[in-house]
Amino acid sequence: HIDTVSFRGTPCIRLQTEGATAMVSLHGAQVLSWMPADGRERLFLSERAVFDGSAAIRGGIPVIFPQFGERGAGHRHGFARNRAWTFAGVENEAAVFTLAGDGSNADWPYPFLARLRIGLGAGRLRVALEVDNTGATPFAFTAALHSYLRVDDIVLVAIEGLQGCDYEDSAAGGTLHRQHDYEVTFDSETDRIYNDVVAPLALLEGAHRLDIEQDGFGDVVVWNPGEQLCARIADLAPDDWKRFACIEAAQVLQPVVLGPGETWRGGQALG
Ligand code: TA6
Repeated sequence: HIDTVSFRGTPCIRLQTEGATAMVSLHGAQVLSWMPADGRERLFLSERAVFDGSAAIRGGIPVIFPQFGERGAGHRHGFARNRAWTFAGVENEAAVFTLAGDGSNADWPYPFLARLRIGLGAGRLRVALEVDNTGATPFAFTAALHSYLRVDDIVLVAIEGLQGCDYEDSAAGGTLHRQHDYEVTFDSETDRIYNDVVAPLALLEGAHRLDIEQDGFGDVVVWNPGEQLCARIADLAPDDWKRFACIEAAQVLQPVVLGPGETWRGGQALG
């Protein structure tokens, strides 16, 4: 079942199936809420998030495209999260949102068509990004699904599946490291880009486990601001760093180069 609702004053598409609900804002095609059939919210959305379109919405699953962070010539984390996407209907049981570019963007002047497919099951959410190069010249981009996963207390959280992976530590000047421990845990600001991730991941907290799979995306970004950085982020409350871990399906270290007429696909499945 699909309907249009207003959520904190912003127009959203609500998906409901088998007792599960997801809410997707047209602004950014951003999943703001995901409740599987057990009724427990799995995504973090800041009480201080801005919904007037003046900034990206803090929380849920922002779509980062065509550049991750400052890696590129354009806006930090790209423009896609600050654009109005179009709801294009349902295809293969997934809600499809589109964003087209005609090449007039000064920072990244390439014609493209992006599709975000959101599939919901009783206990599972799959978000997939597709990018077509609709122009006549190749272009390069980086991208991510910047998922803010809700937790009760970050100090009790562990991420499984990254052992043996190399990562760039953005919180320590971009230095390179290898993940030796079986689990990633959080004891201060954490901002890492893991590359060549092939294993499925899991977010563990007490008895709760959220499995995370990705395809197409080669990297995983793990981010938690910690107390001090959190205090400097206007659209987070002082204690919000305890309430989420971002585990992002990302393609950052090796930009995608897409020729005319080509399509790139990447997805993340949670559940
Ligand atoms: O994905 C991690 C990251 O790039 C961090 O460096 C952190 O600043 C975060 O994203 C949030 O970025 P934003 O532009 O949404 O404030």
